[in-house]
Amino acid sequence: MTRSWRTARVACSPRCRTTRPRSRARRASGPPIARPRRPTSATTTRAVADAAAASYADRLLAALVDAGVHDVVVCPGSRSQALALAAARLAREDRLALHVRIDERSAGFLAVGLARETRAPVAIVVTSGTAVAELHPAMLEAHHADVPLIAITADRPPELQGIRSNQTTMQPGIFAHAARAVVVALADAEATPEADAVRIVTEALGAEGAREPGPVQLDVGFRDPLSGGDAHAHTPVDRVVAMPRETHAIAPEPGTVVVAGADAGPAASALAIDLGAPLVAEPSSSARFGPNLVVPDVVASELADEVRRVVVVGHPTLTRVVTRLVRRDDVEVVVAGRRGLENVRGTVVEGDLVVEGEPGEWARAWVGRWVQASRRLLDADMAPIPGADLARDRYARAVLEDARRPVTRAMLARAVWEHTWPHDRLVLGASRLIRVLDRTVGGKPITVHANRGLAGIDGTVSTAIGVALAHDRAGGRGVTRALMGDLTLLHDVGGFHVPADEPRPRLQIVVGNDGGGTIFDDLEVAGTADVRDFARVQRTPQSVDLASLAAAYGWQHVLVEDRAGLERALTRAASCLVEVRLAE
Ligand SMILES: Cc1ncc(C[n+]2csc(CCOP(=O)(O)OP(=O)(O)O)c2C)c(N)n1
Repeated sequence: MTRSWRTARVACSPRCRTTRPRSRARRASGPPIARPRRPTSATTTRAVADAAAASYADRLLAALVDAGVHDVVVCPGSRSQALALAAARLAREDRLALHVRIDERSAGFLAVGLARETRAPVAIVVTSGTAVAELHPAMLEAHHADVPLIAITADRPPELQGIRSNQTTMQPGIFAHAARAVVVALADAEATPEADAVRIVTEALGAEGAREPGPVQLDVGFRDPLSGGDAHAHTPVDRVVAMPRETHAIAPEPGTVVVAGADAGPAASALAIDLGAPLVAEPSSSARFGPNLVVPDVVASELADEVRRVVVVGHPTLTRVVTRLVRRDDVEVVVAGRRGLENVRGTVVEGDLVVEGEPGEWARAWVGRWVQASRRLLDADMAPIPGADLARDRYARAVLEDARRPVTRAMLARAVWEHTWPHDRLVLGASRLIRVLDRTVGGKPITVHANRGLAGIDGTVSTAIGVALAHDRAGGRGVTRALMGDLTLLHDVGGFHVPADEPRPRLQIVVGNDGGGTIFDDLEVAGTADVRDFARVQRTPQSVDLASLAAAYGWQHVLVEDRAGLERALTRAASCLVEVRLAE
């Protein structure tokens, strides 16, 4: 790959597999992004060269703030020191919120959480080498879930490339098709950091051409001295605003079902009403409420035979019955999505759907049958009220016994959902619990975050901390709760590390501890593989002492072994790790 070391923009379509830095001649035909005028300077050429790294970093960070970035996550490193110090200075001046993390993988997911909750682009500063690669999981998740992340990767200058310099690799384009754009810059006297800032924020927000937001990379080569000197003034730039999404008309039709997957947003509930359609809304859709809501298992009933059209909003990932419905040849599928959406069957409309026309008489009966079937399924699933058939003297004992019952997965999922309200936030890990929750809870207008872009079990603690920090800062009265299994928690143990001088968010991390990954018990392989082999390589048992782990990171640990303990734990206000020992 040839590299052009003036700021060269690589525009990547979401499907693009390789990144191609454009030559200067080709750059001229790129999209017209206003370049601010360079500030005039009275310093000598030599002085400019000496301060080039610090100057670029100071001006870049200040321009990013102007353009709309508030949260900056910094990981330590030498090559990136000018960027880190510039961020620290702006944080001292209260111009941005600085989050310092040691592990870049956790830092990336912290940024995902912050960006999800604030809906603003979040920058992450890392040094060269493997530090850059550690961001890959978060960048992939951000690509598939349309989250605006800005990875600023410090690099060696061109003369130190290709000669086996320490900590040097091919960084531009390292995120392949996951980066919506790659901007390559060199921090020298010719650099244009303000223009680079505007460009990457524009790309991250998809502000040009009204695309969806997504992750971008700014790779900056720094020469010695890597920092030093007074703060450098920047030329102010305008805030970059995302373009409104396009809208497309859709008419009500008999036999329609609305499927709201992850990040569909609350509007999907109204869409179902306006279309006269039942609503199958995953918990991670934030649309699981309203009169048309049904549990996903209804899709497995004979009612599904009457479905003629499925309107998909967001990214459905949780139930096979829904996937099967969307794949049926005799069903028309309309997907409200974005350009370059991968793995989709059906007609993709780029933007939001707006209903034109009124549903006919048929709608009432159609939705009614689905809602009744859903109620029957939920009722059948509910545990009977303890002691309801007993005389009063034995009733109290029955209730007490019930309180001492061990906690099941369904009980835990229901309890977390019941204790969470619209002013709270819920973060769901990719454990079995999110699927159990999908099958067992009713409707509630709750804002839910889940990394369902790629449904990884990585980065969940960090994502939850990012969501909670942003929610607290916005004056949210509630608490953020994160629900996950034990392996998901252990995957991101490093995420528990919050520096002592940074705020600890109001966050309850609720872990359903069943000693391994039992999600695989539901798969065919559980019935076909050797029992011991299955346990060893699929379930991967663990017996980590979570109380000691929490203590090591300075988190309170609350152990829950029965139903009453669960109720008590979920009403605590303090940040803590709630370990729920699961009975099944
Ligand atoms: C990064 C990543 N690695 C592996 C997987 C595959 N995977 C999906 S769920 C799971 C186990 C989850 O275990 P746990 O969080 O304890 O939840 P449980 O299944 O016990 O409910 C694994 C390994 C994944 N989704 N993401």
